[in-house]
Amino acid sequence: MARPKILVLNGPNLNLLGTREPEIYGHDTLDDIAARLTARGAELGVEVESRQTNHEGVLVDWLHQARRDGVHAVLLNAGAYTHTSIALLDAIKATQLKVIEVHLSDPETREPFRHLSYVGMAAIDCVKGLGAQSYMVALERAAAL
Ligand code: CA2
Repeated sequence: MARPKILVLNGPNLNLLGTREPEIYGHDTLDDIAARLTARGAELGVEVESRQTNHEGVLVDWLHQARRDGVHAVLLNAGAYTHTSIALLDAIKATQLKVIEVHLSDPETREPFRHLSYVGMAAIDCVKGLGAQSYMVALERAAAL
């Protein structure tokens, strides 16, 4: 039988991870994190697929497709769209996917404009402030759902 699938969606600028602002976001690249998630997923008995886009509508399309594909859960680091995107909020609500919000940093300890999370209004959980480890903790929680 196919293993439950966990989709990891990353938003704008996260392709730059590991190359700039390591004091905020750490030294790991997104490929490093994706490899670790895939390996841990195999141990947990889930399939993990990681993607990144700089485009809001692509994230919306991927959520719609995830619903059609019967994805078990989604880890979503929507980057700055976290704080601006009613479209993502609507997509999470409309698809009724189990979405766990993920952040490398803790947006609530940063600039006030990062304190509002539209993603958080529909996500079932949030893991933040642990650097790359935020994704690993979120994966454990998603696999246990
Ligand atoms: O802490 C997080 O994971 C964030 O989602 C990262 C977003 C930020 O807008 C959110 O408030 C919190 C920014 C991602 C930008 O990624 C970069 C990576 C390396 C260098 C520069 C930006």
